Amino acid sequence: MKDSAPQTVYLADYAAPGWLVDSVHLTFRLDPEATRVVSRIAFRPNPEGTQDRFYLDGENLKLIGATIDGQPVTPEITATGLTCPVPDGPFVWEADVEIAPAANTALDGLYMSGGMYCTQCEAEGFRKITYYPDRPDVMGVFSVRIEGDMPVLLSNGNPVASGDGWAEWHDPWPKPAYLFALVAGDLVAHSDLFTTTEGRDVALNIWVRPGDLDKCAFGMTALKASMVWDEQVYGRAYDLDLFNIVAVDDFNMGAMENKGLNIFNSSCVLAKSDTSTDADFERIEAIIAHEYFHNWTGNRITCRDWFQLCLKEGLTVFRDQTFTGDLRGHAVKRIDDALTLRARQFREDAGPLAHPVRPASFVEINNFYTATVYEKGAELVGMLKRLVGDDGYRAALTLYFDRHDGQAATIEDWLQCFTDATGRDLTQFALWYAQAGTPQITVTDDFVDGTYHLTLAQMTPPTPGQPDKQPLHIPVAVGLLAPDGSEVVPTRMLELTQAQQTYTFAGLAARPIPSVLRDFSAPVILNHTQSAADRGVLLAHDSDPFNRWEAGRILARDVLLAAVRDGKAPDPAYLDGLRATLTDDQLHPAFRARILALPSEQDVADALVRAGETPDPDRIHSARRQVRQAIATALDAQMDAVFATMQVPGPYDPRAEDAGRRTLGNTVLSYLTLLDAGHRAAAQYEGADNMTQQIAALGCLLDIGAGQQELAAFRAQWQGDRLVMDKWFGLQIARSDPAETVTRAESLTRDPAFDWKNPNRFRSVFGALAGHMAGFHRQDGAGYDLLADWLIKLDPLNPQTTARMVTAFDAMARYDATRQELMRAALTRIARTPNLSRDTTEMVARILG
Ligand code: 0A1
Ligand code: ZN
Repeated sequence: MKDSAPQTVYLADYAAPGWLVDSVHLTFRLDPEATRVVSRIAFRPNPEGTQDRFYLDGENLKLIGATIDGQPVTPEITATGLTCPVPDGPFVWEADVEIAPAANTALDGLYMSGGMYCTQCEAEGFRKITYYPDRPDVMGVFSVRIEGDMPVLLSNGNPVASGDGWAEWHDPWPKPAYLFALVAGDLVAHSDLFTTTEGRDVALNIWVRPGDLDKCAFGMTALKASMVWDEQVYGRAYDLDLFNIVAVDDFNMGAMENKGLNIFNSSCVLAKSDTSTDADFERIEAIIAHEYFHNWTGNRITCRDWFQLCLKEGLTVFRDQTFTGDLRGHAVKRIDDALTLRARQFREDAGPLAHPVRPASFVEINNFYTATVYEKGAELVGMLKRLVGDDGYRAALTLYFDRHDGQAATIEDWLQCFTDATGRDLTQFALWYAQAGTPQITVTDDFVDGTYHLTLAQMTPPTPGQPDKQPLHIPVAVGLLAPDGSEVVPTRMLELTQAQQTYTFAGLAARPIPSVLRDFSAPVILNHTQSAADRGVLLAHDSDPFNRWEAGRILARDVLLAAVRDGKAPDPAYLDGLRATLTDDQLHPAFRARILALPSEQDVADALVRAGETPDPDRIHSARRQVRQAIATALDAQMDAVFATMQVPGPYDPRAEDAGRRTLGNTVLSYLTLLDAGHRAAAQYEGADNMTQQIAALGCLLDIGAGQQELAAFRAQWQGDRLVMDKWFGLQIARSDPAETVTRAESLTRDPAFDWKNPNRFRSVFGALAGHMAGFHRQDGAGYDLLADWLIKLDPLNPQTTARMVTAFDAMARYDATRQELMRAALTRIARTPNLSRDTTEMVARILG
């Protein structure tokens, strides 16, 4: 067996598969150490194929034997696959391989989690199960037989037959191998039924370990809501008689859309009021919807190759965002999505890991399941919808489903549907998929004789490998307010296509206050100098809720910047604006909570970097605390009143309205705790009958250096619950004083409950460490060293999770020379680790540049 060095794969090198698959029969004889996988695959030459050598992917497989049309063959085997001479026409390939699921700690392919067998095949895990053309443009009809000593044996599609220790499954829909799934274990189901608009009766199951059965009801409700929504909004009904979801404890990502057999990280499906927060409920609902929506956008229409990943992910995220907005309110959802985009995707775009929504090359595809592909990908769908309008979008999507159902499609196919359905030329828009970096739009204006000129100038900064950028086609939603806050020009969708454009608004009585980029109409950064007074008017009156929030956000950011730069206390006018919002009962509590929550330390650092300054994490941390203290002091009485009115009586309900009230209550609690030595928080902790209230109170106490007793009580109460214990680990790091963050994380790694091989537990500690800006960037580099030590330890077991967590170092270049040096040293130490995985090697190399 010869080893091959990691290769870069290029979009430009795409070649159609030489052979297609008609049918696949798989037999699994399950055994932890030696599972046998017997495959029988009917191949036929692809008339459009451009490969002339028969090649099957395969990794870490022990080939016991292979035949072609029944005749034994001896393939030439490498570390990544095999080749073999084949007949001219169609033929049947059979192989018998042995794999060891218990030894599979990478959680990719067939592996074991808590005694159950499960699979993860996206992106390239199927090749760790058997030899196969493991690429999404090869789609086959799968039949599966599972033999194993487990009460529940599941695979994709519909059940065919079963008996003691075996089960057979058939999936009638041709699919790529990445959607294959198998689960075997001692599981119980929470079951329900759903009848589609087409009259199909679908059995629904959420499969869990016996102790988790009381955490399934919410997920089931979310699943049914998703099924209804996709029928009503996209006209898409479910297409099998069975839909299974399985919860597993060891999973690298959130969840996976395997056809008819979705597999979920248990943290993304199990929910119950005393163990899950409002945020958990909302996230679980969205992820269940996301995976379900993939049945049409991902499974029925899949991707031609992995460069097209955003075709399914951007669209499916856009769909799940719309779903959540429909269920829970669009304004707050848009704010939350913009916050996530800025925190994760803008950060990615601004650093060494920047890449286009459709990358042009990769070494390890698992490294490209990124905020750019997912969240920016969703923004591109949103912009298309803005450009063609609601009716145009509906027509384009209908055409897309009609034209490409059953196919493996590309971004070109997708855009062509918009052009054909609406007549719009999207040639320039297509650049969004190829050009990395966050565009910046600079806004200037003038007002002469009743005519207002608004000038927008766009610029996208260079990113790795893309020094020169072209102007993009950007929808910029703009409205104009009169000085008294009334709207004089309602929202108009300006289309910015050139480097600079001026738009004219005539017949105005007075100089208007512009509200630019309403509803965050494009994923861009706005450079717009506006007076605090104008922002105050927008905060109080803008008819666009997003920009109302945004105005408050920018005022808050400027207050924080002044505190960081000059130790300045908040401007009284800002405090007045905040007070008015806090006490405005016309506004939704959730919306008020968003306005009251200050920009994060990370946001402040971003703003400093954009102003050409070097952020000092300690200084930002203490300045933000000082501003919070000043706000608490100034708004004490109003906050006290709001806190009282936001208490939600009666039994816990995760619905948005109650959750919004709790969010506002807990936001003001976090301020009030700064003044009352934790009295209210301690009382709330004591009386809490749900996790939202319990953990919010605990967080407030930890914030002021109290809460150690509650932390111990929390542990005693929840030590039997893995998901709640993840919160226990994470919270005390996230809410620690920066001087103690690293030592806290370090001591938690010595806790007997720190099961570092479980990705959720590992992330609960190290995700929290990396997310604590001032704690992680401790000046002596102890945070970097601790993380590097553990990533080096995790890499041989789980390359995917290691590579994802290395991104904690991606903002290296923005810090001072000392910190940069220390980060570089930590990364270099990781890079020099013998036998470092391909995943981590690629990420470290990209960060080091
Ligand atoms: N397609 C899934 C995400 C996913 C991707 C890769 C995985 O393993 C490497 C697992 C899940 C989704 O978008 O939900
Ligand atoms: Zn997805």
